[in-house]
Amino acid sequence: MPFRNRYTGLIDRYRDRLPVHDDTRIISLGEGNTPLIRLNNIPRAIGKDVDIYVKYEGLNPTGSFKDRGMTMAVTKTVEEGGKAIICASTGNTSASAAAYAARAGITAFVIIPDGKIAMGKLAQAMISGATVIQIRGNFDEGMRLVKEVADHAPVSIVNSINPYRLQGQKTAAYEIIEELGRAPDYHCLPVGNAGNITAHWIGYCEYSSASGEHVTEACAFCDGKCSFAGGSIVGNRPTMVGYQASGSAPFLRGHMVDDPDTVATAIRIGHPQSWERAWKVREESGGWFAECSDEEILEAQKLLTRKEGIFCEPASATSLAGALRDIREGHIPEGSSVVCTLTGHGLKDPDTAIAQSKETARMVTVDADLESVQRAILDNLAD
Ligand code: AN7
Repeated sequence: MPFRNRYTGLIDRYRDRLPVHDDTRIISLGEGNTPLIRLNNIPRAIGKDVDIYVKYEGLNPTGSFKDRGMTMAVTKTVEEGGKAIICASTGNTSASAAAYAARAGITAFVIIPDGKIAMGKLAQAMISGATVIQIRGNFDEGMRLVKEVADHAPVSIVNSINPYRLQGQKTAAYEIIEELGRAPDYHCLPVGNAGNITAHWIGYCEYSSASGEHVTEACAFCDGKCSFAGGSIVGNRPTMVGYQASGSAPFLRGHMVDDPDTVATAIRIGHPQSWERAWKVREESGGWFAECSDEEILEAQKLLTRKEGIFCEPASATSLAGALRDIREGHIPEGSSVVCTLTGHGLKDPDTAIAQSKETARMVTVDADLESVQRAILDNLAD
């Protein structure tokens, strides 16, 4: 049986905790099972005794955590006989929707803000055969249009207001617990629509309860789509910390933001769809929201790549930027274990990576001869 241990995606792995049936046709690209990497050099550099892990969700099939939710949303659409899906997106949801629709053999429509999505994400949506509708407007306007048009056309919404999305995404928390043997003390995430922070909390709560009841009010919004049956027990749940980009920080302002802006285009969102749920998560977990400037975000992205060799997109670096500041300032105490979710891969946004490395990249152009290349090496050897 040479293929017995083949990994076949998160629905197969967590079947008993997800709303699928034995005969459900599963639409999967092998998502989930992403690495949880312990940082070595950064904690040493900041001189703090903390265990920081990054959950590298950029290694999902389309390069972001969205695949966890999309495998569920598309699987259920197909099961219910749907032939077309639609989403509004800052980029990653559209890339994921396009790929899973192709895999399922159904049609995808994606609404994106014209000129405001990163190059890699646009490439993914275009090559997959999805219909890409660019609007002269931002994500929030796109989201409003998606909700309106779904009442007038035979399309299923696969944004995170689709309850199956959060069911798929909760599995990231399961994986972390199974790897660490317990929940971390703190879990830090970038927050846009706040779907992912909610999904993680649902996952952690389920894992800490044997009751089979909904154990978080955040889950009460799942419309009964949660089929969790109770089970494994761990004694702890993390404090959930959500970080937003300063220019797109409705949870910090305490109200919706109409003109969001940030270099981290993935989280350029002013009207979060999981507003109520995320406040519940904060309350139930004893957590908080904080904001990071674009400079802090880019600095963290660069630090992570230079010190640890892990390349994530700017939005994802928001979790690390915020966590490092909260560790330095003592909000996250020494001795803690901290997980930061790196939601998307760095290759999603090559333009920002190149632009922010221009001044500091060690890049020289030399003549194609031995002497020139040798000099480039000797000049650049570390001391
Ligand atoms: C890399 O693709 O909303 O707080 O339309 O792509 O669950 O919204 C993307 C969101 C964080 C925020 N990091 O997650 C979309 C979209 C990355 C992201 C978020 C997104 P939520």
